[in-house]
Amino acid sequence: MNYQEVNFDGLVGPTHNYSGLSHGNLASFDNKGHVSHPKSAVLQGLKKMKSLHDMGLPQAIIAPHERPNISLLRNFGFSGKEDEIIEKVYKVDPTLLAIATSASPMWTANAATVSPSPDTKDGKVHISVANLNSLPHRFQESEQTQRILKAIFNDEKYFTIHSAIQGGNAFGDEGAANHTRLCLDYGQKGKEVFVFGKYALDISKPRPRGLPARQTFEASNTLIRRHNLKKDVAILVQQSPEVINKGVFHNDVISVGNKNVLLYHEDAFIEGDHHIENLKKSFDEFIPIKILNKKVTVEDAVRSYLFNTQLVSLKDGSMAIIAPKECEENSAVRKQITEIIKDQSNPIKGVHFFDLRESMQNGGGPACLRLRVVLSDEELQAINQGVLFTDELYETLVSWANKHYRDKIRPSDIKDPNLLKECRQALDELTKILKLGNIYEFQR
Ligand code: SUG
Repeated sequence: MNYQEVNFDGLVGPTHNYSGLSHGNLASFDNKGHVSHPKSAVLQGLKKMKSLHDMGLPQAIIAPHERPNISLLRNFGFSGKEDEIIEKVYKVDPTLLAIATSASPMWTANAATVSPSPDTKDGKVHISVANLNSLPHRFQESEQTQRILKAIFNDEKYFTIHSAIQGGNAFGDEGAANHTRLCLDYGQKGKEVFVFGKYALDISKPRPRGLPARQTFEASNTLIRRHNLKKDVAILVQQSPEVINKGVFHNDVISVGNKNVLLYHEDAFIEGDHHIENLKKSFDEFIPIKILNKKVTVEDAVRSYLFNTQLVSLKDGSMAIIAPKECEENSAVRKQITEIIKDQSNPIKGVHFFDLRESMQNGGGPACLRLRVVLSDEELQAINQGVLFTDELYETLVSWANKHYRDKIRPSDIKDPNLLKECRQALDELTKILKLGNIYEFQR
């Protein structure tokens, strides 16, 4: 049976803005209060999808969420008509409104963790919605994400969707950003590497003392249990606390894997060499590419997002790096990418740079913007076909974005009640374009 990796990219929502909400994410912090450009942001993302589609890669779309999230604001104790709530909350504390207005669901690498059917005992695709417990603007995502994923993977014969893990911060789960699947071919049993930032319940173990570790050992272990993985599929690896303290808030900021290749920084993991040796022993064809500090520092990796690139397999069997422009602009990183491409001992043969500046300024690179789902032809047929990328859908979405999105959002614009109306109009039309049904609260 033929299996492929499908990239489900998050469509940037109409309220994309820079509110500096993510402690530990240096780009979000540095760009707090800047003017955002939602229309450019969504078009930048669509352009990346179109280019990957043109390269012959299967591409799909995950819809944005309704913002501002009025139910959340009601839960925060604000009452009255929607317009009044928005006005009141902004007066009381603009950060609360910023939380409810965040377009963070665009980073679908944090939507869920996916174990494809060749790895699971029951032969189903297991999808666990991430709880995103660590930050309030992200925590609100899981309910809506589950509704969207159910509308896409809507056949229980093939897909099991697990709700977000309970248990509060000790079970903080940030989805596929901390999960890498290695394999020889997508359809063969793989090695799923679950990377966590700290043991939450055992405080004697190493953990970062400065910036927060978002993914816990307890959450990663829960994912392994509920996904019912075959013997020897799962591997647990701890991220180094030092790199978290330098701004590596997710593992996909310091390593990226595809098929039998793992590109990673030498400082990424605790006992990294030991884990790599074990992977080599159990998997002959494994090709680790270790990037040394003396070539690219962790600081440069975080600034350029070298490891938040996508590694994709092309039809001719080679791989390509999908990188943000920031990698091209950093001389050490550009040099490193050229060396990787020249090196005949790995299958990476090319690089494509993309302008994803609007997302990057919030700490979201190419890899953050996509959720990878390995599917057989039969499973691909079983998903909601409306979300599959085509040239025609691209044209439709470009016109849709041009019609509904603002050119700019200044920090104080979030108090404009029209944003909610514009967002709902855009999403209402989008659900029809993507044939998702009534997935939003305002449609019920
Ligand atoms: O959770 N930024 C996101 C970026 C997520 C990146 N995802 C991956 N690495 N997979 C975050 O920190 C910024 C929002 C703000 O500050 O307004 C934000 O949420």
